[in-house]
Amino acid sequence: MSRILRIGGAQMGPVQKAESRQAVVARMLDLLAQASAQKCDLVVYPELALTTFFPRWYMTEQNEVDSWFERDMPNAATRPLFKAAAAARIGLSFGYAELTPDGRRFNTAILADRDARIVGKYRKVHLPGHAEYDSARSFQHLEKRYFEPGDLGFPVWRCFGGIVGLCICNDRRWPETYRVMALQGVELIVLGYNTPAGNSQKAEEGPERRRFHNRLCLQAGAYQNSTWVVAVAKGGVEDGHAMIAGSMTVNPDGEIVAEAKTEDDELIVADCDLDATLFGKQTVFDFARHRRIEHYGRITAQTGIVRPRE
Ligand code: ING
Repeated sequence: MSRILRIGGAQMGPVQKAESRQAVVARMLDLLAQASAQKCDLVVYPELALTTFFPRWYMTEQNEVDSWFERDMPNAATRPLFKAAAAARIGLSFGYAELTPDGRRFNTAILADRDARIVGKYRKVHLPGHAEYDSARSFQHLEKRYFEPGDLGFPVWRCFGGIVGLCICNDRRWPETYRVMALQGVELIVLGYNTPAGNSQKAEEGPERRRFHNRLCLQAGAYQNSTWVVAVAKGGVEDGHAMIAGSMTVNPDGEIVAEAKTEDDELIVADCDLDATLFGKQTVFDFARHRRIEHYGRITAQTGIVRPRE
């Protein structure tokens, strides 16, 4: 029986600071309706899909910070989305800022099945940026201020007839992210991202270079781990801050099979045959046959660089 999943990448355009959760969910519902009309099995939304990318703002009042977080999921604002997804028999994945009952804060993503039951949760491990205001930067990127590093590792789940994993944004730049999931047999990785169109520390690095790095990371991660990767942007200009779009689906051979054309709400659709991951896993990336873990110790023994003595 073929294991083809039709996956909708629900790219979202900018979410302005002033935009309500309800207005954003209405946009998400419209994308879900498009996905249903195209008979998608799963719809993937961006990182922090419900709000603007608030880590760009330096905040000192905790209640202002916490206004960007969700205490429950689903909740009043998102329940219509879960309800519509269950009615359409479509799985969901989206990112949001999670405030736990015991007061911990994570950059989180969930995976829900066709009954809109949450079957997977991931908390972003690789938090980019900084924790204090940095006047040397042309803009702030304060994820280390507002979130804790994820404490769930890189889990995968058996669902939709395959093995599915999650990651979030900056995680896609780190090969460890893909490899830890691939060592669990992952066949499909879905993720969202909010990527500033420029580098706050390197003025000459503009959107084209950022889009190049985005493609490079996703194509390499997919190929080197023989997995599908669906990466979905929140793009466009949020309160004057530009973010790249470029949502895409990459096949286990590292080829881009679907890519967004706009910087707005846009659904990209691709049929992802999970069996297409098997050839790579059984040949060039047959981990059991080819990996030599006796030489990989530094990867978990060291955090930073240890250079040879002068
Ligand atoms: N955004 C960016 C990302 O990893 C970044 C931050 C951009 C880090 C470019 C390094 C280089 O796409 C988030 N939200 O992680």
